[in-house]
Amino acid sequence: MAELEGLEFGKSDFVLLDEVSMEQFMENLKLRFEKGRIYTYIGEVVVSVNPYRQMDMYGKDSIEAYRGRELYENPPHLYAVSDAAYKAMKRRAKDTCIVISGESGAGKTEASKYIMQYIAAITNPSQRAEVESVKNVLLKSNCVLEAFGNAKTNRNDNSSRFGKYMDINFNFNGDPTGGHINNYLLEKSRVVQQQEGERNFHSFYQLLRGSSDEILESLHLQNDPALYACTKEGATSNNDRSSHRAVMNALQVIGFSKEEINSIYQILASILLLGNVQFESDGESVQILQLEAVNHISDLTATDPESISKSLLYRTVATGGGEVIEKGHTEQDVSVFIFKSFGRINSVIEVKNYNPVLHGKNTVIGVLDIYGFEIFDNNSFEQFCINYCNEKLQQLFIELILRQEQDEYQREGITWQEIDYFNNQIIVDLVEQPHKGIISILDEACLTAGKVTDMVCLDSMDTKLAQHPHYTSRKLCPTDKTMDFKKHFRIRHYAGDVTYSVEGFLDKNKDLLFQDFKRLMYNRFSSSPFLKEMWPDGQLSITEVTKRPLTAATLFKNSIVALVDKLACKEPYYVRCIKPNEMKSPVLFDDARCQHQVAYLGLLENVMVRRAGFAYRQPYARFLQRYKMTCEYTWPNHLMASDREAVEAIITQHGFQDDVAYGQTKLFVRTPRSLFTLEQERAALIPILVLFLQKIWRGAI
Ligand code: AD9
Ligand code: MG
Repeated sequence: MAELEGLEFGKSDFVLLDEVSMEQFMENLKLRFEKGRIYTYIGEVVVSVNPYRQMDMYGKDSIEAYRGRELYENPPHLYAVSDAAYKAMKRRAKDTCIVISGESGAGKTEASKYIMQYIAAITNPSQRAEVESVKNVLLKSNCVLEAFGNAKTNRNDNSSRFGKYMDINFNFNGDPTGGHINNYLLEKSRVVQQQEGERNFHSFYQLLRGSSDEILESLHLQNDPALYACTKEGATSNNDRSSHRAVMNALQVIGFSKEEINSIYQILASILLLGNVQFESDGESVQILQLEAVNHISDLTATDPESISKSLLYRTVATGGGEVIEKGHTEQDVSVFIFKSFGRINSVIEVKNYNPVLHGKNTVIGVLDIYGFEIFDNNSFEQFCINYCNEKLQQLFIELILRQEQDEYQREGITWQEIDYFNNQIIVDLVEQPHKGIISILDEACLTAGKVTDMVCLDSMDTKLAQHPHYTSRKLCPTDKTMDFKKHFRIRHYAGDVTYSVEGFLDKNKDLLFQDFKRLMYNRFSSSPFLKEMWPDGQLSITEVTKRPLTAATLFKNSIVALVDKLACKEPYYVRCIKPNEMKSPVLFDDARCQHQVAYLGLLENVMVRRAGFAYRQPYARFLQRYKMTCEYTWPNHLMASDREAVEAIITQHGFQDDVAYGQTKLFVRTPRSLFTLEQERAALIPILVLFLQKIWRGAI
C-alpha cells in the first residue's frame, strides 16, 4: 500500500475534520495549499486548489501509483477519481461522468487535461494501432479547440470561452473506441470586441506570429497583430509561435487535409481584414473606406468584390428592400469555424459500426469542463446564460448527491439526521419556466413584431416577476441605488446576488447572422464540401430563414437540459476547483475569496451529508456472493434464514459491527477500510480455492 500523507499536511478528507464548521474547513484547506497539497477529498469528491505553479505529481510514476488502486490507498489526486470512474465503468459496466466546476481560472481545463492524460496512459496496454489513433485524436483535440475557443481574459490567460462536454466510449476491454464532444455557448462577441487587457481568440495571434512570410503574403497579412482591429488588444505574447506549430500538427493528426487547413487560415485572414474595414456615411448612404481590404478578401474567398461590399452594406429582409447595417459579420464566421471544428473532430472520433454482440457493452466516461459561476462588474446576456447553467448543475448535484442519498436512507429505514440545504429549484424555475420564466419573457419580446427594446423587455419582466423572491430591479426596489432604472435587474443566485444589465439582451438573444452573407459564402464554397457545410442555412430561401428561429437563450436552455439529462443517468464524480487568489500567485491564499467559493460550491453541506452517511452500500445478495468465502458460516453456502443474516455473520466475524448499518435490502458501510480488508482477504483466498477445486476435479480429494 502506498504511503499516505502525514498529519502535518492536515486532513486528506474533510469528512475527517474534528468538527464540521466553516472555520475548520478553511483552516484545513489553507494548510494543505501552503504545504503543496492541492487536492483534498470529501468522500469521492475532489476539492482542488489551483497551485499556479508546476507540480511534480503528474508524471509516469504517479500514474503507476494510482493505477488500479482504491481512493483511500494514496493521497488525494485527480488520478484517483479518474481511476475510480474508470473502474466503475470497467468492472460494473456503469456509464460514469466527471463533472469539473469552479470559477474562471480555478483550474478546470487543466484538470480535464490531466484526467484525459491519465485515462489515455492506463488504457490500451497492448498498443493496438486503432485504439492509439483514437487516443491521439482525443488528446490533440484539446490543442485545436483551445486555439480557436480560448483567449486571455483578465481572470485567466488561457480562459475557455465555451463549455465542453466530452464523452469517451470504451469497449468491454476498457479501451477507448471513440468519443464525442459537445460545446456550449461560445463567446462569439469576443471576435469583434474585447475588454481592456484581454485578447481575441489565440488562433488569430498564432496565425500572425507563427506563419512564414510567404504564407502571410499569400493571405495579404503582415506579421504584427497590432495592425489589425481584431488583434490590437494584447498583441504581445511569447508562445503564439510555438503554439501555432502545435496546432498545425494537431490539425493534421485529427485528419484535416492541407486544403482544409488552408481554407481555415484564409477565413481567419478574411476576418482580420474585415475587422479593419471602416464605413463612412454622408447621411444618405454608407461607403466602405478600405476598398483594398475588400479586394483582398475577395481574393481570399474567391468572391467578387461587388458581392462582398453589397453583403457588408446591405441586409435583405423578407419584405424586400435594403437596410443599412453598421457591423461586419466577423464574429459569426469564427464561431462557425469552431463549430465546424467540433464537427470534424467528432466525425473522426465518433464510434462507427460498434456491434455490442461482437464487442460487448459500450460504456462511457463523460468529462465536463464548463464555465463556473460569473459575477463581473458588468454582467450581460452571457453571464446570465452561464449562471443559469451553473444553477442547473447545482440542481443536478443536489439531486444526485444530497437528495438521492437522503431518500435512500429513508427508503432503507436507516436512522438518519436530515441535513438542511438550500434547494435552488426555485431559481432554475425563475429562469426557465415556460410562459413565466425570464427566457420566455425574452423570447416573447424577440418574436414580437415592431420596435421592442431592451427596456420594454425589462418592464415586462418587472411586471411578471414582481412577486418572485429571487428577482428584483430598481423599479421594484427604488431605494436600491446600485441599480439603474433603465438597465438593471438582479437575480439572487444560489451563489450570490448578480446584477445584470439588460442592454443588448434582445440582440444577443436574436443572434442574427445576416442571411445574405450566409448565402454568399454557401455559393462561394459550393465546390468545397468542407467549407460549404459551414454555411448550411445558405441554401435556404429568404422566406424560409426568416421564419421564427429558436433564440439563443432557448437553444442554450435546450442544450443544457439535454446535458443534464445525459449526466443524470451516469454515475457522477466531482472535481470542485477553487481559485486561491486573483494575482495568479502560487503562495497567496486569499481567505475571503476562498471562503466565498467554498460557500457557493456547497462544500460544507457536502461534508455534512457525507459524514452522516455511508460511503459504500451493496445489496445483501451481492455482498454475500463476493465475500462469503471469508467466513466459515457462509462458505460455500449458508444455512441461515436470509441473506441478511448471513451478511451479519460475515460482519460479526470480522468485528466490523460499528462500521455498518443494515437496511431493508442493502448493507451500508461507513468507511472504506472494512471493505478493503475484506477485499484483501478475498484476494488471498482465491488461489487457495483454485488449488482446492483443481484437486477435486482430479479426484485427489
Ligand atoms: V476558465 O473558466 O476556462 O477561464 P479554468 O479552466 O478553470 O478557467 P485553467 O484550467 O485554464 O482554469 O487554469 C488557469 C491557469 O492556472 C492555467 O493556465 C495554469 O497556469 C494554472 N493551473 C491550473 N491548474 C493547474 C495545475 N494543476 N498545475 C499547475 C495550474 N498550474
Ligand atoms: Mg477553462
